[in-house]
Amino acid sequence: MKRRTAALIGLLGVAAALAAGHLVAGLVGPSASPYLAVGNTAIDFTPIQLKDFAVRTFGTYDKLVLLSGMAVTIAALAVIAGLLSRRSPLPGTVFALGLGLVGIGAVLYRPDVGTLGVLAPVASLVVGVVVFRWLHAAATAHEPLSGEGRRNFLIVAGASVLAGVGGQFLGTRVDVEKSRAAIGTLTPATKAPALPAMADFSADGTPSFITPNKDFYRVDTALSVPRVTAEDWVLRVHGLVDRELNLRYADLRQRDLVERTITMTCVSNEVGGPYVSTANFVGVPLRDVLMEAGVKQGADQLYSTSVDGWTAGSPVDVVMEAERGAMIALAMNGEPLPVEHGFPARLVVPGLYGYVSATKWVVDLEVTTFAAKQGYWLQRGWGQKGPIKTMSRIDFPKGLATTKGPKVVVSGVAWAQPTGVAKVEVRVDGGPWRAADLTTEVNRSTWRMWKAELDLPTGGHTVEARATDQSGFTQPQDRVAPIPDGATGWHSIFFTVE
Ligand SMILES: Nc1nc2c(c(=O)[nH]1)N[C@H]1C(S)=C(S)[C@@H](COP(=O)(O)O)O[C@H]1N2
Ligand SMILES: [Mo]
Repeated sequence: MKRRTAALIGLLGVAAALAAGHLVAGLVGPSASPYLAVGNTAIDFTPIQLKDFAVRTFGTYDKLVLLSGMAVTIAALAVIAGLLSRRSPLPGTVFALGLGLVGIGAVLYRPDVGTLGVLAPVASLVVGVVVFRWLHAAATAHEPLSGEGRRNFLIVAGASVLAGVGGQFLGTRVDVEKSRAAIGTLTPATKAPALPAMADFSADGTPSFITPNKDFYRVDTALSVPRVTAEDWVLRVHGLVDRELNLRYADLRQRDLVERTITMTCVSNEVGGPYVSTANFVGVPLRDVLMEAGVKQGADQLYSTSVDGWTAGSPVDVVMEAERGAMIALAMNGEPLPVEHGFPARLVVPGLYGYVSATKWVVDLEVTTFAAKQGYWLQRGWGQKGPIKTMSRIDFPKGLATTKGPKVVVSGVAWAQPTGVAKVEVRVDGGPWRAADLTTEVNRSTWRMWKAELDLPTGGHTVEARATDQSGFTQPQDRVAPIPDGATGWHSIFFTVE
C-alpha cells in the first residue's frame, strides 16, 4: 500500500470516529463529545503553573490553542498509525481502540455528563475501528487506489463532515439566546446610585468606569459554554440549612431585585494584567436567600456548583455580611447575563476573587464546612480564602510607548474591594512619591481611577504606581506570583518622552 494511502486511511478513521462521537453527543448532551471531554479533562489535570502560563500567554484564546493543539497531535498520531498499518490493519485497529478508550475514560470523568453520555465515546470507538478496517480492506483489495477505493474515501470524508456539523447543530439546539431574549428587562426595585460626573479618567487613558459586557474579562474552564434556559434552570439550596429551597428563575425575578456596581477581579491576574472589570449587576441578595433557608451552626462554607460541575467555596461569614452585598446576579449592565458570563444566574461576592465566589451557570448552593469539601481551584493548590489584594495598574502610557513631552499625564486604575482606595502615588525613575488625583468614589467595592501630570525631560523614564486602601494598608513592593492567593508588587512602566 502506498504511504499516502496508508496515512489517509489513518486520518479518515480518526475523523470518522471523532465526528460520530460528536454527533451522538449532540443527541445525549454536548459535553459528552469525546473531543471536548478529553480537552476538559486535560484542563482539569493541567498543572497550575502551565495553566497559568497558558492564560498569561494566550489570554482568552487559551482554549482555542488547546483544542488546536489536540487536533494536530491526534492527526499526527493517526498518520503514524496509518503508516504502521501498510502491511496489516492491526496497528491502526489498536490505535482506534486506544483512542476510543481514552475518550470513554474522559467522558466518564466529566461531572456534567449523564449516564447516556458514554454512548458518544462508545460510538467513536466502534466507528473508528470499523471505518479504519473497512478502508484498509478496500485499499488492500484495489491497490493502487482505484475508482472503487477512492469512492470509499469520499464517502467516509463526506459522512464525517455531515456527522460533525450535525452534532454541532444538535448540541447547540437548546436555544439559550431565545430564552435570554424572552426575558425582557429585569428592573431593580433598588437601583444603584447614578455614577458621579467624574467616575473615570477615560479621556486620559483609563478604561471607562463601567466595562461594556463585550469587553468584560472572561475566565472559566468551560470549553463549550454551558447552555441552560431560564425555563429549565433551578437553583437548589441545601446542606446545613433548616429548610431546603428550590428556586426557579420566574420566582427569583419577581422578588425585589437590587442593583449593585461591583468590580470583579481574577486571582490569576498578573501585576498590570487585564482581568479586572466593572458592571452594574442586578439580582437577589444572597444573604436573604440564605436567611430564608436558615444557616445552621457550624457551617463555614458556601459551596456553589455550576451546571458543568465547576465548584467554588466561599466563607459563609463573608457572604452573610449585611454590608457586603453578595448576590445571585441575573443581569449585567442592563441586560440578562450574557451566556458566557453565566446565564441564567451567577454569584457575585464583592471583595473576593472570582475563583472562590463568582460561580457562573450556578445550579447548586450547599451550606457546608471547609473541612468537608474543597472547591475546584482549592483542590489544585490555590488558597482557601480569596480576599482581593489592594492593587494599582498604569494604563497610560503603555509600556515601551513613545509620548509627547514635557507634560505627560500618567493614568490608571486602583482597586481594594471591599475596603476602598484611599490614595494612589506615583514616582518617576525611583524619585520621591507624589499623590495622584483620584476620581470620585462610586463605592468601596469598585475600582477607582487616578492620574498625575508629570513634567518630564526627553528620554526614557520608568514610572511606578502604588495604592493605599482605606484601612491604611499600602500595597507592598515585593513581587509575588498569582499562585496561591493573588499577585503583589508595584506596576512599573518604561516609556520614552520625545
Ligand atoms: N462555572 C464557572 N464559574 C466560574 C469560573 C469557571 O471556571 N466556571 N471561573 C471563575 C473565575 S476564576 C473568575 S475570575 C470569574 C470570572 O467571571 P467572568 O468570566 O464573568 O469575568 O468567574 C468564576 N466563575
Ligand atoms: Mo479567576
